[in-house]
Amino acid sequence: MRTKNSLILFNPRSANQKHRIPNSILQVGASIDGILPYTFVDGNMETDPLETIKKLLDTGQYKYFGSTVMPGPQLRQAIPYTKYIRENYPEVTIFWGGYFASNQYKVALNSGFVDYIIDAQADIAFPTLVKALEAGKAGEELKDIPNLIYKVDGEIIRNKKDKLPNQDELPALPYGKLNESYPLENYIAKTFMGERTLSYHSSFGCPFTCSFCAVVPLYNARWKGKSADNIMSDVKWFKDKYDIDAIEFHDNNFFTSRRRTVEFAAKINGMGISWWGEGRIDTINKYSDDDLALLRDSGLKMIFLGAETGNDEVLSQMDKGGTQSAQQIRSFAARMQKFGIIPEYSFVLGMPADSEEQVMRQIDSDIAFIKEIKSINPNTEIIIYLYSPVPTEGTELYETITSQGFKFPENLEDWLSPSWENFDLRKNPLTPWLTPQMVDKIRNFETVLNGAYPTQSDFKITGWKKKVLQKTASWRYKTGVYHYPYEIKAMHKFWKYRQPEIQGFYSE
Ligand code: B12
Repeated sequence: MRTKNSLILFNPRSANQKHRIPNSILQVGASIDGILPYTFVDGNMETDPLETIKKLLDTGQYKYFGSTVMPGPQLRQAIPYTKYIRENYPEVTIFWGGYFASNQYKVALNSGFVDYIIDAQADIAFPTLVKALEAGKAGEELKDIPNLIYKVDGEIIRNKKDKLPNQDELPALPYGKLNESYPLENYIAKTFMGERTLSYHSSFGCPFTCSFCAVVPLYNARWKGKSADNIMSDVKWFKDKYDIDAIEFHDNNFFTSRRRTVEFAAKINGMGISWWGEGRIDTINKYSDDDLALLRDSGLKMIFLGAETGNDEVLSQMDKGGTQSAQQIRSFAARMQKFGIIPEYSFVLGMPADSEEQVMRQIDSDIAFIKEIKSINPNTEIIIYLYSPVPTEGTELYETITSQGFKFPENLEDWLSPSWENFDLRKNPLTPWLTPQMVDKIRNFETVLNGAYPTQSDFKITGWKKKVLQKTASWRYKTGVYHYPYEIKAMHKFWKYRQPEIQGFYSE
């Protein structure tokens, strides 16, 4: 049923990733069930989402439009569509949420296209806001609504942050409603993990404060997760109804609570479901051998882990020292091999330093460290990101980067330029301390590494193709001659090599 106060909840398209359940808008929908009528529009499932949105708005039933916005490709729809709605349907109230909206709230609100931003978890904040708006409240009257960022008289107001709610007390996700617009079956995908993979999100935040990380400004070192029982009831439902055989956990830090993880592993053990999640080396290293054996037996195939760098000083600069060290990164790779769990190590290269020589020296030493990790455990998957700052105002790192001339765009639409999109993809940041020569060095090494050790999650380059690729790349890998690796690039292009850091594990 729709009335004149309905809401459109929009998930903009995220490049090639069709098959992910749009958990962000699903959870926002759950929070206002029974308060406002709403309709999902999933940009990943529509050929022309703007047409669909226009048709809905033209019914005159929709008073509100809400979009989830993460950096990168989602901006290509989020920004122009929001602008279009503002210009053509000025009576519609516009909400944004998600990581881009929360971290880049200034540029979003200053555009004039967005009225309200929910900063981080929306489950309490959003229904409170909607009820207040429906009651005719505005401006100053909204100042007690937690997690709300908005403008009063041209000035940006950031209301206080709420604590994280008990995740088990939140309403169930409206899978049935999503299924009415987009069959859930279409979100169950073939991936490296399994033939029928579910994407699932079981916790919010992260208890750490790494200075480069976008999660920190949203959650200020707090973490809360659903209980193992609660996760399992969804898993069983998907197993029964959709016969899933794999799960990709989208939590920022699935493994934070050892007790929860072990309990979950014991419960899912024997169900024939493979699973993947993101965690921390220092946290999981505290798990006992028995825990790790249970995790493996229960179906844990691979863990995404932030190794970041092999330099203990830089780890401290990232606020990740103290608990994680280069030695631990090495020994953990070996430990994972013993248990047959693939560690997927992500590295952040190109952090700022006092001089150009120092930045280059650090890049060289990280490349050497990555090669060392590969020699310890060749199954380690390596993901290389270039450091792309997030607005962690007040931190020492943020001071350093701004003093070296780094600035975020001041106009929302500037985020659509190819160079800022690459920044979001952590591929080619507009950071003044990195020279093109440095970026080339990192990219060329990455190409050679992906030639010498093609990712195990690639479906296309297998058998003889893999052998030819590896043979061609291995002399470069061994001798350290990384520049102009055109022959490897050509093979990657021709055989359509996939990069998990951009594409996830999905096959298209
Ligand atoms: C799934 C996912 C993807 C999917 C997209 C899925 C989709 N929706 O179509 C894919 C794999 C495509 C993807 C891509 C990228 N992603 Co991504 N992604 C995630 C991930 C793992 C889960 C998102 C999610 O579903 N969360 C669950 C929901 C329930 O939480 P939520 O989004 O925060 O929503 C809550 C609130 O934010 C708020 N909210 C959210 N939206 C809205 C909207 C409204 C109207 C309101 C009121 C409230 C609201 O309410 C929700 C409920 O409380 C997050 C990390 C995370 N754990 O959130 C990273 C994350 C968002 N991604 C990130 C990035 C950087 C990317 C990339 C741009 C780059 C990269 N190299 O990874 C790429 C883009 C590449 C591409 N090809 O598109 C970063 C963002 C960092 C930043 N700088 O802001 C994150 C935080 C990962 C990280 N820790 O670094 N991603």
